[in-house]
Amino acid sequence: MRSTSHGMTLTQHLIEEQRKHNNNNITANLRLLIEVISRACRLISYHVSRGALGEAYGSSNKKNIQGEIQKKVDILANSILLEANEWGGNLSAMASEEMEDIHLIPDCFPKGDYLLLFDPLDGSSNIDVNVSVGTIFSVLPYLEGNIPTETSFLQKGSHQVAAGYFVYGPQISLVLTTGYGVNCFTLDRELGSWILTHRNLRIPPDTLEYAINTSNQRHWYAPVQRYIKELIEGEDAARKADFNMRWIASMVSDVHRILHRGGIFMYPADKRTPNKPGKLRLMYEANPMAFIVEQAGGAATNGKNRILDIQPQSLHERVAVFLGSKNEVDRVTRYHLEG
Ligand code: AHM
Ligand code: MG
Repeated sequence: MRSTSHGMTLTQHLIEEQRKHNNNNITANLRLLIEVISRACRLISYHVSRGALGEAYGSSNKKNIQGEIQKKVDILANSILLEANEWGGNLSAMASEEMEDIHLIPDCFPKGDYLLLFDPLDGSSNIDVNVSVGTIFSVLPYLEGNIPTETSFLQKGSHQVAAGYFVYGPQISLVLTTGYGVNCFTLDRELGSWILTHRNLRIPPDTLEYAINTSNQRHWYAPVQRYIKELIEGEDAARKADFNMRWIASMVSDVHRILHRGGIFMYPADKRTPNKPGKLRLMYEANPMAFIVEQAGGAATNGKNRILDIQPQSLHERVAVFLGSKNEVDRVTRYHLEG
């Protein structure tokens, strides 16, 4: 692959991938869609970086469909993504964590072969304290031609044609998969370009680092209690090794760490709400992250089944998540299957 003196840009990379794979999965329209998303997220990163200097700082005092108070910047990030993606002609509809219903492409614009789902600003409860947050997105195919409904979105994660996330941190990163491995691009703020900086990220199968919100420990079910107890007991007990814990409470940042140096991320279901299988949302948080993690050689389950094989029942459904280094995800999944 050739690159300019500034490095390989996102556009160059996608065109080369499109040629290399003979338009298989990566079509010109998918490439254009990813470029539009990356431009929109560059704008979101600008607003996030303004913090208390910007107009989108603080709470909106409104609740979203999840019953959570939205930050002003959640609402802004949602509208930036909707507006940027409406006119491009690549989509038939969009869905977002911040909207109860799907968003159809207005009649004045052409329609395309894809559906886009996103969490416009994941981890936004951290934003006022300047912790890294991000945007997560998932692209599904839509070849039916008629007006999509919520049911059109209810496809298994294994149907995704692309998924990615942006981290708005000290560096602005885009991590992307189109089903041919995982690459990481860094925003060159002076040039306004996304430059390929980490090619073919691989998650090591073994790890000594885990991420879970231990304040929920008393509510966990037995398999998670057993797994975490063994990690905490360290080298004097069954695991014969000391484990380290990291919890940023911003999934994009926790997953980003795991993609770079391994680890296991967990957000289990717990006894507080037996009819609610976990906190995270299947379609625009767990599925895109599971696709990325598997493409990097890791694993992702809900404790029993592969996340990408779950048939969604509704747009905003929740799911338990165990993802990251394969041998640890396999172990905690085995503990669930053993009961
Ligand atoms: P959000 O989409 O409303 O921001 O919630 C998702 C976030 C994840 O980024 C993070 O892993 C988790 O919620 C943190 O949960 P907790 O507050 O229990 O630590
Ligand atoms: Mg989220």
